[in-house]
Amino acid sequence: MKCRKIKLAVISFILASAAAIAANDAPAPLDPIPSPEQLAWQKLEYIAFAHFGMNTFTGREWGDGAEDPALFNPTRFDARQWVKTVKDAGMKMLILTAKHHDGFCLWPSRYTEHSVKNSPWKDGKGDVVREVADACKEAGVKLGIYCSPWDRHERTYGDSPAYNEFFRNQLRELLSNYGDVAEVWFDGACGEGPNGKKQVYDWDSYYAVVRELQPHALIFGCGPDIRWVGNESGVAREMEWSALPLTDDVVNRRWGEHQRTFVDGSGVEHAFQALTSSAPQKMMWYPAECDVSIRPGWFYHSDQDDKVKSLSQLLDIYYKSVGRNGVLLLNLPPDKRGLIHENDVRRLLELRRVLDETFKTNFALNKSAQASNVRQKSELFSPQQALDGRSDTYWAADDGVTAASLEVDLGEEIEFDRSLIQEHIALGQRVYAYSIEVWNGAGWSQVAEGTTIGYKKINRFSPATASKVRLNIKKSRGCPIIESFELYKEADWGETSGGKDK
Ligand code: FUL
Repeated sequence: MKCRKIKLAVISFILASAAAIAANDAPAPLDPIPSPEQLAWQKLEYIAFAHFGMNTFTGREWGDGAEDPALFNPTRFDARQWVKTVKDAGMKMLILTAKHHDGFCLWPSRYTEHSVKNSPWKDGKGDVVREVADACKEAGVKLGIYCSPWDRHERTYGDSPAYNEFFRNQLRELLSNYGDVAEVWFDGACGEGPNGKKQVYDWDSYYAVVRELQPHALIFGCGPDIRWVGNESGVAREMEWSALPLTDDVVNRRWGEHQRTFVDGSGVEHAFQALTSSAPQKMMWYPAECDVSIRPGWFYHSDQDDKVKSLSQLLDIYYKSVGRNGVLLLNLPPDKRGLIHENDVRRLLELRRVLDETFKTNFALNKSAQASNVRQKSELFSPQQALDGRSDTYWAADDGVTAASLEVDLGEEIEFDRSLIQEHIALGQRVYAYSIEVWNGAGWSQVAEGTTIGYKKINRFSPATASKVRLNIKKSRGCPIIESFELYKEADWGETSGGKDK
């Protein structure tokens, strides 16, 4: 008797757990998915570049490497001012040009004399990388390192094995001595050395150094973790996939060819074909970073003090980068004093204020909602989960369902002109056609439409007043998984950042 009771208890325990697991049957990830580091990087959204070095003092954009180190002499260098600016602007990482194409090193590298150690700045005892790294650490801002493989000063450049060793040694210094580095930025520019030969970069050996010394760092550009969006205007496409086919160009490190497909857009088109075809493809998670300078040049030039991008331009860039599944890398070039110029600081704070005000009140937050399909009819995947302001919950549809809609009841007539949608990308990027509709009292009218969503998609449209809003997912690679659906009204700032998406 006792034995039977125990058996029954065991069986009912097993059944109850199975039911719980079934109820909690989250959608399976759809390949490819981001690594934890790629996911964390995407959530940074908005990061800073600082182009600083010899060019700051010569007024050039590309030095030739023959510059006298004595020219490098900032009068009021203050890395804390840079990092405070970055932080106040709401940016989460600062990427420093430790060495640009002219080969001048902002740290006292033991492998070259062409560095701060031979400049009058701090009597040759200064180290810009150290001060920036320390200021970042103190403020909780992540540090990124740009180190140009193209080096127009170094004698071994062009003698491929010797220069590759030199470059790896420099990377070792940068990645061992300055604490955590979150991103390593590799530019593909390549030239001939003094021997008249073109340098052949040994990319895989560079990556090995990064992986060994900074296993959590992501490699940008000429590397496997983050791709260049394909322009230097900070603008992503309306259709921007982070899920991409693993092409031969990537496998064989033909970065020029690979990047060209993002310049002409064929890379994204190819992704679209691959993702929506039933033929098996090798895929990779390869998110886009959108770089642009706040001024016309990458380096500081005093005659550009009145050419800092306008608030309207920066807002447009923000919507076309962060709002299109990209990370925005905005360059703030420090000046000859070694400070970020007042005009740039002012503009960055204006931008921050408008963004904060615009995205302060989400009209859809915790409103009631219904959906055409709810995964297993479970509360765990109900539309409310996309309206709760959390990033660990989501509305999901049943497996096999690739079109579904979510309808929010705002409870009253509300005016809005921005929608923000997020997929739960930890489980893959899925959606490639959607629209947003408002209830006009008699029927639904469309206010916005789009293709991909990804980590974040913001649509801009003419102000609409409605009490009900519908997100229509029309096409998706798998069941849609929507982490967030939000509605906003642009803050009043004197102008308009362009009422519409285009
Ligand atoms: C380019 C470089 O040649 C520019 O000088 C700048 O550093 C930009 C971010 O990348 O390829």
